[in-house]
Amino acid sequence: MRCQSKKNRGRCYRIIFVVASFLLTMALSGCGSFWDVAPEDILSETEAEEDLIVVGFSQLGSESLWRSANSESIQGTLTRENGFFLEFNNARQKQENQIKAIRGFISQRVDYIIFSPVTEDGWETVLQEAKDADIPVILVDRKASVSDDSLYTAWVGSDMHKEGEKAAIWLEDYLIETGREDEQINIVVLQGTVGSSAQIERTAGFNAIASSHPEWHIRAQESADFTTAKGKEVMEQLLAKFPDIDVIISQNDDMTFGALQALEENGISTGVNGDVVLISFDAVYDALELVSEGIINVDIECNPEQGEYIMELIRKLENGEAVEKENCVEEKVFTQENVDQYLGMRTY
Ligand code: GYE
Repeated sequence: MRCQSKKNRGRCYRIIFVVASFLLTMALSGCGSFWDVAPEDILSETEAEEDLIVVGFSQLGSESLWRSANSESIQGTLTRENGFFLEFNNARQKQENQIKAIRGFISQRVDYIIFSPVTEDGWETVLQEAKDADIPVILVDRKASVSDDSLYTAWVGSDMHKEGEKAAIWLEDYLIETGREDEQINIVVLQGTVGSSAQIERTAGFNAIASSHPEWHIRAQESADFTTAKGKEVMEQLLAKFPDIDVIISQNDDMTFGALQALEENGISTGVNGDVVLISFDAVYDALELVSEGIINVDIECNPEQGEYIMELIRKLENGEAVEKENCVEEKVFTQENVDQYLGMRTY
């Protein structure tokens, strides 16, 4: 193997790393002398390591149950047994941490970089650096807005615009079914992290349909950053400002949990028999239980189990096959009518 070539350089570094770690471990361990180890044992360990596909994964944070499930899906799929060596980095919601992690992966010459961009803007420079180093980048979950889409190889995630539309279509049907289609409807929206794909697309999808309903009034769209704590805080502020809310749209379940605490403290009920219609996104187990109990009217699923899709993509790329640029995962809509048949299968 020629270590000068770009492709092999990473592997050479890894062999050196593995042999060095092995020698160090042997030197430090009290369980036998280094000289007892046959050279072929070192070699076979090295060979095993060399066959692994090295992937650097910059996860944006751990703000929600959805995010934890997404990390687990990827960590549970890109395993040694499946032929991968995964380096996981949690950016704790900061773009600068993601850029730092990606630069680290580039200097280690990993085989692939996957990352979920916290917000859409600001990635051109670091993606160009990855491209210059010949490292394919796969975006996962959220998108990066770049003028040249050759800066990344593929994206795997949810059609979040469609998720927003599904929420609006459900609301249209619900208002017709309950004979309220001519009523003036006051809507407030708890938005996710401003500038993230989930916030941009869910908002745009919902608004595209809402704009054909002059009787729907979106009174406020406030960010609560996808967290339960902020969901509660922002909901309290909205309740103080708007006494006549008909519909609450919460762009993820964690904010919904926070909003529910604020609503309960103010004596306001939600859901099938409640004062206010509650629409949520993600569909994690704890939220689906609330759908089953009739406290959340509808939960628009966002599927975090993206590990398998990513593994398939990487395997295709390894075989030199062409891959789709955009890869959407499958998603459902849950209401009290259908949720019970899915609850038992929910693992997150
Ligand atoms: O809905 C939310 C999370 O980007 C789809 O991010 C994701 C969103 C998800 O933290 O819970």
